[in-house]
Amino acid sequence: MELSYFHVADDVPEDLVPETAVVIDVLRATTTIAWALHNGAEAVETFSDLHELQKKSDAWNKTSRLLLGERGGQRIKGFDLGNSPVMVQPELVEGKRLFMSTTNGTRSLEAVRNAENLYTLALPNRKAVAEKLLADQATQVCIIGSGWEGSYSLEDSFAAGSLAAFLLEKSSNSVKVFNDELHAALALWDRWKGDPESCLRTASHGKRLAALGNHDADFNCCASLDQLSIVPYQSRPGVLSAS
Ligand code: 3SL
Repeated sequence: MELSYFHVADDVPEDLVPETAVVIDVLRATTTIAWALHNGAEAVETFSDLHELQKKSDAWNKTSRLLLGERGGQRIKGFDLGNSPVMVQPELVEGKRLFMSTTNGTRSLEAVRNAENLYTLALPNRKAVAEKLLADQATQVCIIGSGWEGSYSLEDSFAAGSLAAFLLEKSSNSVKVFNDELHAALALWDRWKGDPESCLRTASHGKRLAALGNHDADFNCCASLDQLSIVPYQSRPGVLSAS
């Protein structure tokens, strides 16, 4: 398995259509997606464009849909939920299609929509995704961060390192670290693996969230490693389902 890491989707070479793409947005989109599916959401349909989201969600049965999203970390006006993994509780999301748009995470998902296999990763489902890649016998895996408006993010790189470290530990003979970005991500994992939350709080987006108000529950949830067995996968373009 050849593993590469790209800080943001724009860094993926244009002529590369990944066999397997793993999209990360630790704070907080892919953590919210993992928890929503774990808590029984029917699926999460993601959009970078709000008009497109509105059009698609209007055509969906009102009683079985929820609109979820943020801009600048704050819930979008008129939406049912903000982008928080602790808000997607079973009593709210069970059986519902979540129409989701976030500042960065849903953009990266859209950028690699053409990948043959597309999964999302957060720290709570790191082990589950790693085991899925091993079971799939994936040969070429592109891990893609979401960053912040096109720039690097510490927490996504840390999570990319956590995935690579797990895969190397399980299967060091067959797993190859293919680019420098992933070597650097592994070094971040080594630096903070004993205290993931401190990595998240050190990151500029962590500081941005903390400045918006008390997000302790979100930090705690987003930093919890290997809690979930859910592997969100793209079942149709833009639609993430549970496996
Ligand atoms: O940028 C994103 O996609 C979000 O996850 C950002 S936030 O954590 O909801 O502010």
